[in-house]
Amino acid sequence: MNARRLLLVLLPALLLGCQRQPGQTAASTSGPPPAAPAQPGGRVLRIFMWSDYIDPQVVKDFEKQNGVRVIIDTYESNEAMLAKLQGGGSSYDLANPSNYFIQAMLRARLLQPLQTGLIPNFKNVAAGFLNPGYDPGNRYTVPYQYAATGLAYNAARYTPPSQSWSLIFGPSDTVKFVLLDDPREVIGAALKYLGYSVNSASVPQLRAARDLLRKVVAKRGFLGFDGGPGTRNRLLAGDIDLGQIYVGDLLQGAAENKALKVFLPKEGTTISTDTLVLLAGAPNPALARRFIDTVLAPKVSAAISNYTSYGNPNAAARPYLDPLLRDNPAFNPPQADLKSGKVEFIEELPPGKPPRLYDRIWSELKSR
Ligand code: SPD
Repeated sequence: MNARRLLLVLLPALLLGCQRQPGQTAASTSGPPPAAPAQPGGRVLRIFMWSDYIDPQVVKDFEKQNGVRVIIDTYESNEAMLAKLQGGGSSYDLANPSNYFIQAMLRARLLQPLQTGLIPNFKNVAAGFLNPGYDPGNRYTVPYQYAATGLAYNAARYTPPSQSWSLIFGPSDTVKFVLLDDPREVIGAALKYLGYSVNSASVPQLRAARDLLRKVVAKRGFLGFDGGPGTRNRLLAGDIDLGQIYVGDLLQGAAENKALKVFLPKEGTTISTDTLVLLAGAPNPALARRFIDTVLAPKVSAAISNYTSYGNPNAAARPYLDPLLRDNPAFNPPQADLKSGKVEFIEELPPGKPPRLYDRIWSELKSR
């Protein structure tokens, strides 16, 4: 099943709400998690994760309930995550790559099988997220959270005249903006604005995206590349009018400041699923599996998404999700837009010339 079909299968249930499955245990962030068959073998769990991507209370509860310490180091891009893991010597147990990085991590021998039979709460994963194309049989991954990418603004300072990528990709140079420090997101957005697939492997289409982006980064209003939390903070501080952002990172800030707004541009946009994976050199695989099991417990899973404002692929968590989030189209893109490919999953590129062209475009943009 490819990535778009995954969410298509899931969304009707997401939109309509979902029943708890028979016999399912509802763990809580304050009560003990259901026991996993494998016993933890160590006292410290090390996790390498996207920044601002977990409820700190969930981590504290896990430490207390298991008598262990959890160390979380964070990153702002898949590329940074892969480079650090490939550099070796980091001794993490778990990492948190996006769907389109899984095969590259496997080729680099960075992953070991999860053995989902040892993770009882794996049964809670929504059917639409099982057996994904990037990891047949969920041998190496469980889905963690997902989000589309949008354009954000601070309504107290700026009113966008349209909901279009043209606000930054068009000829006008009157707004101050940042782009995500993420090659597939930036090149994907340019491709979408031009009417192409975010996964385009067509050399002429990629050259058109490159030519457009050359003009965009030459604008006076372009204030650089940034991660999601950095972009949110710059919007809050009023340093920029617009920012390309993972929707969850913006909605997380909107919970505190109602002026923060985000929309999915009318030309379409990207979406991706972030996963949890067990690293090949994990010092504590049993403890790592227990952590994944805890994260997949219904109330814990919902607590994480209610805190982070990211999409939740756990069917059993749905009754506990904040309805305000669940009903927000930026958080939960309309099914028709997923079906039509307007909101399109980023997928791994076929090997060869296209990935090299993406790399070359990105190096050129970053060196300006
Ligand atoms: N702060 C959490 C960021 C999660 C971003 N998801 C990755 C999307 C990559 N296209």
